[in-house]
Amino acid sequence: MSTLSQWQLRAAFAARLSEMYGQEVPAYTTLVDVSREVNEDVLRARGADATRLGSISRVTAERHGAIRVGTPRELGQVARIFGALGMHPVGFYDLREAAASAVPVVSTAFRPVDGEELARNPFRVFTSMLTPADPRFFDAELRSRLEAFLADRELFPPELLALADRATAERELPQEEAERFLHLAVGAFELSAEPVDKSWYETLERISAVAADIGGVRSTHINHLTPRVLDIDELYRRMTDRGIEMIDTIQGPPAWQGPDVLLRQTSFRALAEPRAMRTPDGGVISGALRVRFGEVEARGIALTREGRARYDELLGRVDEQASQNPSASRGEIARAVWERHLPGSEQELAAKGLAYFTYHRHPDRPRDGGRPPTGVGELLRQGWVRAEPIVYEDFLPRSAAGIFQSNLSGAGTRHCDQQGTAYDADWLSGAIGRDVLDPFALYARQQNASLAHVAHELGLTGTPS
Ligand code: OOG
Ligand code: NI
Repeated sequence: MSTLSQWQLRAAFAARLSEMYGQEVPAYTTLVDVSREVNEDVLRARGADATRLGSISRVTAERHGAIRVGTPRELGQVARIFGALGMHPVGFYDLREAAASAVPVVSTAFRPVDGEELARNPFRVFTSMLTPADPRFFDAELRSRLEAFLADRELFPPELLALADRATAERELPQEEAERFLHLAVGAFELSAEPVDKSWYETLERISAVAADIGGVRSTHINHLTPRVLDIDELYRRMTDRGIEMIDTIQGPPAWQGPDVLLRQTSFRALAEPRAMRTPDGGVISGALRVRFGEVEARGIALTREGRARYDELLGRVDEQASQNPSASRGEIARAVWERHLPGSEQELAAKGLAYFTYHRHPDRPRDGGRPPTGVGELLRQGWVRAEPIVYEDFLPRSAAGIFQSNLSGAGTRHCDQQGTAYDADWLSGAIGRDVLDPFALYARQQNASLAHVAHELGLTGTPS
């Protein structure tokens, strides 16, 4: 009897989710179509160079989803479902700090972690959890109502969780169980037809639209599904030409001549969706909620801790200069800052230890008796090795906060005089019962494995650094 392995389950889940979301939010289908056109055009114009950060089949199929849950228990269940798909929690994002509007959540991303699995299907899901215990957003009374409401709902049927645990234990599922698992898993993220309690939803909405979207309803849903493009500036222009109103910026690094690093994202607000509402007198009326949006992204090279610190510092410089020159274009300012302070080539990023690469022995470099140098920079410069960029697989808290925020209608409320409740990656690991992995450690592991291999091939005694 045939079975589906974890990566096959992951690919099938991503494809079905995409199909479901396309039916729910038609603008998503437009976005996918335009992304595909852009990718084909870039490939035609730039040839092999366009696929330096991923094969065209990977990039075309690539998506990230975003979901939001209410409690550590629900997040633990999400971890079981995604664990079945070979996806692990990576990174900790505190959006309460990163956003100016009220975004009372902390987040992680579930994704495959090793190179082979990523190459098979890199599907990832940005997953946020509400923080009802944070007094900046919720007073004691609202907190207890909210916690009681969340404790009482069931997002994922027990059968789905049991199948997930089986897939994790056996690393596969037989065809029939796989079908059932996929059906239940996709169903858990569909928009529910159950009427929304109007006054409860509005109570939360006054605090934060995100809190209402999470804690105002008895189910969860996919918030957005994001395709990847090879030229996000071009995508932005084409969507705008089609009359779709995009947010006013592309978040993350600016467009510039140098290598693409990290992640650039932009989005548009989806239309209001009809939702049944229950009024205080018990009647059901048809209302509308506008919480979902369309997002698109371009991925670049993963930066090391040093590279990331440089990135954060440059963002600070851009902010400063932009506030001093309110009439200047932020994009222009950022481009100038980048050109001044960031190396303009992959080779320099590698030699300065600012970005992650895998290293490979240069096939045409004969072993001509000369002794290879021991440093990565010299090995590259003298042509002993070549460097292949490692793609950034994660997210950026500030961009994430910006995306959340630019798609909200109201800023909500926050009491800044209160001390926020502290959460971190360790807390999250404990709450969901599995390690939240450090993204830097994952990239470094991949880079180091390639360096150890190269050292062996070149007969070096130590690993180059
Ligand atoms: C998540 C927003 C963050 C991204 O791509 O940075 C995000 C959400 O809206 O739930 O998806
Ligand atoms: Ni997103």
